[in-house]
Amino acid sequence: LKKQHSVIVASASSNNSLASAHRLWPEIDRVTMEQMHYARMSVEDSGGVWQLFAEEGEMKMYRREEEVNGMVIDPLRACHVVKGVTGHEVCEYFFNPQYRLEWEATVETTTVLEKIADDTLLFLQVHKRIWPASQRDAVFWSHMRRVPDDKDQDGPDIWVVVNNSVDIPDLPANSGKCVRLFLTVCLMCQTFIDPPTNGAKVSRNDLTCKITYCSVVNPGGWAPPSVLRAVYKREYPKFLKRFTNYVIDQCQDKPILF
Ligand code: 6CM
Repeated sequence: LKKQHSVIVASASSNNSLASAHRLWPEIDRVTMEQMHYARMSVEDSGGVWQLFAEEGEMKMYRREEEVNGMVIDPLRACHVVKGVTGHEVCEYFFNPQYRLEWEATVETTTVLEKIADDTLLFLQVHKRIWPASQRDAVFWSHMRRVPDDKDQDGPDIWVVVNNSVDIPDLPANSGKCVRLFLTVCLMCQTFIDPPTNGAKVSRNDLTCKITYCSVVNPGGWAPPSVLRAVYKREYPKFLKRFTNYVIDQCQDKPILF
């Protein structure tokens, strides 16, 4: 793991995002590297800390029950394998706000507060209210990045999107009707290509995308733990199925974005 990490860090230093001149860049770069490192740890190597709570076909979802001052902050980890799309495509649909409300069932509004660069945006999102808790909002940066796969030098790159809450003085938390929640989310995708025979062009039938999704959400203010855990148990599998089916659907008649 140490070796993997150092290789990823080395590739990060050559990242040439236009966001690198921004005041938030040191944090964006650091959190992105940390999240990738964390996403690449396998469930099996994590000493049995993960409880499987949902499984359907190739999709597996795990959580760790954690509370801080009576607030549920259960880390979540999911793995999925989907056919017919690339990691770049999956990340593009997750990152790009123009598609968000078509697959995001928990969000009421999504606003881009600042375009830091083509691959880095600052968002304000208002979530749908879940009774009996107060409505939640979130302010976070979102960064998409391509990283060479150090385990397979000739293989396709890894694509990742990291979303992470940030404090913005102009939008203080808990000043309106919403309670501010805090999130750290990482979507990491690896593409595998079955080489077509007879020199044929790669088609969507030759593509397999391995997805790892990790999330930690602090509800920011008290919310009934049993309701929150029930919401997560219902909503996370729904999200990952709905989102991946949406991407497959959107991509099927389009040229492949490697
Ligand atoms: O990662 C997901 N979506 C991203 C783009 O929108 C983004 C958002 C993550 C927030 C996840 C928090 C959901 C919490 C819902 C409201 C909580 C209310 C608390 C009161 C309950 C009693 O990174 C997909 C997120 C899928 C979430 C199920």
